[in-house]
Amino acid sequence: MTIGLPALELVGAAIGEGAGDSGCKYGAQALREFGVLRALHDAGAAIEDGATVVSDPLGADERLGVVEDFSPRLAAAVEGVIARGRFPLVIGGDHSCAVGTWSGVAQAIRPQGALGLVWIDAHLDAHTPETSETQAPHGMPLAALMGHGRPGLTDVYGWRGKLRPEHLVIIGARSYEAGERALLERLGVRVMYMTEVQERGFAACFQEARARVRQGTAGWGISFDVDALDPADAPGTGTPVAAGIRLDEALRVLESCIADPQLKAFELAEYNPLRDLRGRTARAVTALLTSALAVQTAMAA
Ligand SMILES: [Mn+2]
Repeated sequence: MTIGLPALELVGAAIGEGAGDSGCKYGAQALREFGVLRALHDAGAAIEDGATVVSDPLGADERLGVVEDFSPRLAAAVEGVIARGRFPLVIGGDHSCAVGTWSGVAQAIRPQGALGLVWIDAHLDAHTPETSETQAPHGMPLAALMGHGRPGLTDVYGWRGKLRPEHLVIIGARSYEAGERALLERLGVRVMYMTEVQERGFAACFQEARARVRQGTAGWGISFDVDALDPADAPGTGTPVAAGIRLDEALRVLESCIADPQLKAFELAEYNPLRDLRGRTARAVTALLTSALAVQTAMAA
């Protein structure tokens, strides 16, 4: 292990009911079986396997209710990892898991200050039940984290506004609906659409995003939706969208993020093993996590 870096703890977020295709529910387990823990360990990270929080489809009569039941349980697991002095690596799961993940992180760092978040995604995930045509909860987590939507999602731990609009940057969006874009514009959220990423490069965008979310916050996190990547590199996701961020660029840009002590958690969502092609996406995701969360020094070699 590399001295001075936090010990990682993997938290599985086994939920798929938030998406149209529920295969993401098996994402964390599939990546464990693929060997993500071993890969991180071999790259120099101190990592232990932790809890898996499982959604209960029988616990509610509709999908939002499933997420409302799941979110506080995942939040408690994530908060517990931080309370033990460790760094949560949350692996979903459809992206509705973000409500639990970032509610837990926000609660844990609340005595120190606010949460910053870089959200890397092909979509905006900022619907409320009023604007969503599909009512799919994985299209709603950002709105909920900023205090908009059903109280069961916005009010985890009994308070709302886990994330302030000025502390969020979205990168890579290229498929969205007018209602969610309007909410983000009204709130003043900085969105780097894929056209901007193509013009400036992912590196420049990510550096600007990181600087913004570190400003005036006690800590920041990364939520990485597999569908942000180009489907040529990562086909195994529920809602692939063409012309995304290329894997080799993402590996370079996210390299050694963990070396920033202000980084408090990392979330990977929307890996769908049932849609993977011969393990291509599992390999891509494992490489991404290894790049971001291990620091390969000359001494470690
Ligand atoms: Mn997403």
